[in-house]
Amino acid sequence: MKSGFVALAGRPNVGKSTLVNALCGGKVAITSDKPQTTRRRTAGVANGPEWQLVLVDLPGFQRPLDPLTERMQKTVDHAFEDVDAVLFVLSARERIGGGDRFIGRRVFALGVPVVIALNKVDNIVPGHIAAQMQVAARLGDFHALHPVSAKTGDGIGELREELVGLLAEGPAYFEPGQRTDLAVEAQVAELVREKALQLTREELPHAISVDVAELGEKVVRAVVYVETDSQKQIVVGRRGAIVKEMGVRARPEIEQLLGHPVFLDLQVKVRPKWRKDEQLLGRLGI
Ligand SMILES: Nc1nc2c(ncn2[C@@H]2O[C@H](COP(=O)(O)OP(=O)(O)OP(=O)(O)O)[C@@H](O)[C@H]2O)c(=O)[nH]1
Ligand SMILES: [Mg+2]
Repeated sequence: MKSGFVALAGRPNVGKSTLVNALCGGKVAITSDKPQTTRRRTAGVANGPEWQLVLVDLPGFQRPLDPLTERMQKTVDHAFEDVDAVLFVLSARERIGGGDRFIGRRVFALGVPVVIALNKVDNIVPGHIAAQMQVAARLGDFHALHPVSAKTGDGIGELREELVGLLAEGPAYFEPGQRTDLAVEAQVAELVREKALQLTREELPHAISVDVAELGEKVVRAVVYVETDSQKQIVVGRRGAIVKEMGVRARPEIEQLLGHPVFLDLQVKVRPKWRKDEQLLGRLGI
C-alpha cells in the first residue's frame, strides 16, 4: 500500500478546489468564481487499487486583513509543515507574476517535490499555453509541470498518476468510502455557503458564514450569518426570494450527501463583526 498527503498551494481563485474535486472524482470542496472561497483545510481522498492519495485543499495565499483572513493564512502556513508533496496551482488565464513567485519561494524551500499544475488551459490557444508553461517553469526546481483543465478534466488522469508516483509506502488514512475529513455538519454548511456565494456579489460573499444549528433525521437548520442589516436585506431578498433560491439549490446536494430527504430551514441573522469573533471562527473550523 502506498499513501501520502499532497497540499495545494496557489493564489485565490486559480482553481485549487476544482482541481481537488477533479482529482478525487467527486465533490469534496466547494468552489466559486469569487476569491477566498475556501476558508478551512479540507482533505479530499482519491483511492486506487493499492494507493491512497490525500489532497489537502487550502485557502489561497493572501495578505491577512482581519482575524478571519489571518486565521486562514495561518492554516495555509501550518499545512505545509507535514506534507509529502505540494501541488502548486497556477492559472493559465492570468499573468504569472509576483504573487505566484512569492508562493513559489515558500513551496520550493520546503524540501518536498513540487508538482506544478497550469490550470484553466481549456479554450486557450496552444501557443499561449506553451508561453505560460515557460514562465511557470522558471518559478523553481519543480518535479513535473502539467497543463490541465480541472473544468473539462483534460490532463487530470496524467496529473493524478504523477502524484501517485510520488507516494511512499504507508497506511490507508481514510476508510474506502470516506471522501473527506470534514464532519457532515461542516459539509452541509459549506454547501449552503457555496449557494450563498453564487447568489451574492462584490464584498458580500466575504461577509457571509454559515453554521449548521441542527442536523436531524428530517430537518436541517442552518444559520447564514452576515454583518449588517443591509447585508441581511440583500441575502434575504425581496419577499425572501434569495434565501429561498439558496435553499432550492442546496437541498438536493444536502439530500444526496445525507442519503435521505430533508426539510431545509435557512435563517439569515446579523452577527456584527463575526470576522473578528475568534470564538465563532473556531466553531466554524477556521
Ligand atoms: N475555465 C476554467 N475555469 C476553471 C477551471 N478550474 C476552476 N475554474 C473556475 O475558477 C473559479 C475558481 O475556482 P476554485 O476551485 O473555487 O478556486 P480556488 O483556487 O479553490 O479559490 P479559493 O478557494 O478562493 O482560493 C471557479 O469559477 C471555477 O469554476 C478550469 O480548468 N477552467
Ligand atoms: Mg478553494
